[in-house]
Amino acid sequence: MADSSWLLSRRFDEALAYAAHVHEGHCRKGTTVPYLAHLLGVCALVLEDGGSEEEAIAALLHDAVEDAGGEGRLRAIRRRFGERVAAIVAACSDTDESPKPPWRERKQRYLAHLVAERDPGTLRVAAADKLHNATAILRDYRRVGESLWERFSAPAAEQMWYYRALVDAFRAAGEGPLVGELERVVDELERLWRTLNSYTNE
Ligand SMILES: [Mn+2]
Repeated sequence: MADSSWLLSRRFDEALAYAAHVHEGHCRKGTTVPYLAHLLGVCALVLEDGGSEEEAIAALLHDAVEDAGGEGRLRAIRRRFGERVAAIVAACSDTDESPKPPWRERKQRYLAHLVAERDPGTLRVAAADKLHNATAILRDYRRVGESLWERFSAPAAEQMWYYRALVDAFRAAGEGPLVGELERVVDELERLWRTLNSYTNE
């Protein structure tokens, strides 16, 4: 087996433990799946896409500010893992306000910010995050059908709008294998949604 210690150091192990600690007891929306599964999934996508250790660490911590601690959490991440990791985490958070602003407004702000993003590391972590979410949605939509949407604060049509807008925003910011993969998953999600709702869309 090739040696990967040149890429992943103790700092990565620390980030893994830190992410598990920060999200302890959290589950994926409307499920009993530990939130850590999402963070590991995003981290795996980043590493498989050729991401650096700092990008992989940012992947593990990308939801820590938004979901677990706001500005104070971002300062702690900067102290422990450095400026580069903190910058990616900050760019991947669609809000650090509490309570969060309304859904549509928050997403529109995030999309506007994404279109203008030029940092390849941030784009890689952000695309891996959205790809992992879209893949989970598609898988669960196949399993449970329309009741899936009860998990989310925004209805199905809004989610479809958001995922298509994400693909367009990533395309505007720059191409990449993760974006191509995201587009294929979103295409499939739309196809399934149209099929299941053909009686209302005709
Ligand atoms: Mn996420």
